[in-house]
Amino acid sequence: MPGSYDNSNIFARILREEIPCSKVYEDAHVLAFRDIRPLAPAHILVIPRGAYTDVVDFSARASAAEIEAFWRAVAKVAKEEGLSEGGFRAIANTGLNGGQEVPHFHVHLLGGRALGPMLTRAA
Ligand code: DGP
Repeated sequence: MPGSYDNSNIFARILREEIPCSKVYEDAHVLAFRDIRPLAPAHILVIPRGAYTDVVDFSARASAAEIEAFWRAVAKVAKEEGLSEGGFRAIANTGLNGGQEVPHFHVHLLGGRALGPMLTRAA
């Protein structure tokens, strides 16, 4: 996936404001918005504005300023959404086995209830 960024993916379109989102946070490098199919009382997606397909691509090609801004935003949003105190989950689905649907790097922030085990014990 790295190196083959698809400019027509849904998050690229949200960044270009071609389709709306429920915005939670934004700065020069980062946008955070509510997931359209929430799996928990709080379900927020944090994305870089830059064109990176996944966490591997982001870590390889993003500038130090983008990487710093991204992870600071993850923590800021978690805190401001009231997730830090009770705990939450940050997930970056990556590639086929990771079940990544949208090929623009994103971290899911999930919280607002006890989330249970990370995975069920499937084969
Ligand atoms: P992933 O499987 O990690 O690629 O998750 C993609 C998430 O993106 C999924 O939880 C649903 C969410 N999503 C897909 N389309 C839209 C959209 O148009 N708007 C918003 N806010 N979220 C979307």
